[in-house]
Amino acid sequence: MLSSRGCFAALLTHAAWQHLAAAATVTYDFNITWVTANPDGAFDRPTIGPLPRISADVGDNIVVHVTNQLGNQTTSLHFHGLFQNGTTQMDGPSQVSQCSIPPGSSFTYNFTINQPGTYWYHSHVHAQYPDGLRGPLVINDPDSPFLGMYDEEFVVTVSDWYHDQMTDLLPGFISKNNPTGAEPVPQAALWNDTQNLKVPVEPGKTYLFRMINIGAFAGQNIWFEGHNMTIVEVDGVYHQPAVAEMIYLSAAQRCSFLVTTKNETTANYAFVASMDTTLFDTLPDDLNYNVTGWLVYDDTLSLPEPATVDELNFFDDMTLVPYDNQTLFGEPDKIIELDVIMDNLGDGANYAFFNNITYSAPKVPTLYTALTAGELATDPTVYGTYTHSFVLEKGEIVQIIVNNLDTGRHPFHLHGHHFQAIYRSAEEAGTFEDSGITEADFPAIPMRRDTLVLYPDGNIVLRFRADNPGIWLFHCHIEWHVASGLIATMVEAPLDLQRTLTIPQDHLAACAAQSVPTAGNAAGNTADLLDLGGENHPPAPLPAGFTPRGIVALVFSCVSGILGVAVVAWYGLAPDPSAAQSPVETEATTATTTAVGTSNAEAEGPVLVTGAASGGGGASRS
Ligand SMILES: [Cu+2]
Repeated sequence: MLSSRGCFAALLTHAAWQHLAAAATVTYDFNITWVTANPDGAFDRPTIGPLPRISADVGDNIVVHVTNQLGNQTTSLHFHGLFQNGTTQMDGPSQVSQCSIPPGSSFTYNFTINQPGTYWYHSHVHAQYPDGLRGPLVINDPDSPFLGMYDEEFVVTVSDWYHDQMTDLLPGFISKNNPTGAEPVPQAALWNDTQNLKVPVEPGKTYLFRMINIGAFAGQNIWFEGHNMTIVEVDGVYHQPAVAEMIYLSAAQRCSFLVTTKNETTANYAFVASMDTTLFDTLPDDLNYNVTGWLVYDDTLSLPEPATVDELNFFDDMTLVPYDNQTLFGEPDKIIELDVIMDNLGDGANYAFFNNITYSAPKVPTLYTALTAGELATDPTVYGTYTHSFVLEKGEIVQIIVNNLDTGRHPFHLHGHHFQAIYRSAEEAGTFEDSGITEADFPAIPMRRDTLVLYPDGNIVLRFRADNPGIWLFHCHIEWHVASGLIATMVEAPLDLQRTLTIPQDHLAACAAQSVPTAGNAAGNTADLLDLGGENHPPAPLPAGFTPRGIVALVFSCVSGILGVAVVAWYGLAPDPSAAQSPVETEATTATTTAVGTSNAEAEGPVLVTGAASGGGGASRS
């Protein structure tokens, strides 16, 4: 449907799908391999893919046969936003609900979808998806309340793009040479894995755009020149139509909106995605953080350059009202409070923490621990210290409070559920506890989605019903922060899982091929499930006080300082009157040349003003 510049070199992956009548089985063969691609027209690089869009109807059974032909990396597939009700073993995160798929082997995902809307799939192992293992997943709904309101639909992805592979970027990101945890800044933004995307439209029609941010890092400000967007769905949940001039889509979020075209064909119109540069610690001079596409009414007419935008006033998704009018869940049975902290560990690198825990994958996938721990499966201890596991009882109302003690925006995603987004503070509001907000302040009909943006130094409150037994991660969807540990684990109704689940043989074979144990606690201990000796753990904390190396460094600094002062005094007291310049100035100058990256506020060129309470901000854009 959409014209694309055909940037991906060769289609080595093919999808075979057969679509039968109601409740069909839709089958895909994913031969996951490396190709060479140049989606921004600037740089050829090895890329995973391209892979097909997954498309099915509500009620269909989806089967994805994966063959890992990467050669050098394991892989996995997560189907973002799908509940996987009854099939948590198909959710995809490595060491959570499966072992990763080794090179040269095959693995089948098989699940039924009973939810409509716009989703995507991506790898969920060693920060792999930004290298290309990502694509749209659309579930058509013959009962959609908006079906009669549009003529045609377009599926459009937006993303950031890096010229380097994740395996090259990660070691520098989590490193003592990057103690502030500055995330690599992408080189470009893409529409549908290309740039200058043309979307052919006809006058006087209405189109449904299913827009998906499949990026690794950057949130995107999105607008259409001369046209409004009428939002009808976010993250697979229908909402009452709401008109927006600009939306913000974080990594992993989706938004479906209606665009009604003009009644004339006298011009074409640009639509723009502009990366949220407030996330970037540096703003390289050569970075074009915008990507443009066009609504093409007449392909003989020019494609106009987008106009400069003075302000980024994007729509506040918290004001949306679900179409089904589902009311606020009652007061929670369980409250989980998580403080987002960025800090350094003993290796000098920067890590991300919920409270005092940065995630380390367990030796045994968490699901397999749940299935083999007997009655102890309800004791969070067995899942290990660094999976940050919370055991949820079936049917209870769970409230997650996230306090951002960090100065960045973070999009938080819960697997296996839509949550009610019942509160989001302004930036700089502090913790939820300090906000004075009570039950009476929550909306009667809160908006629902599966990924919600938390603002800098602010807080969010989410609520969901634990009606889906399984192992579900809760994590920031910035892939850098997944790598640095901003993950907690929800273990939902594990005794139900023991009664109902069978792990397929190919899943167990993936573990066996890599000698990953499939029974026991997080440390692989099957005899004493409460003994976590030998479990995987992050680097030790920075030692309190001074280390021996620090003391030695301090002594040498003091000695050299005293010597320096003595030399200066000796020099100053010397009888030669022609010595006009003190060497002190020279030394002082050379001693202060260590600069940590340029901040946004200091960057040359278009300078972003950090958003105010509404999340908007000022910017000069073109
Ligand atoms: Cu984050």
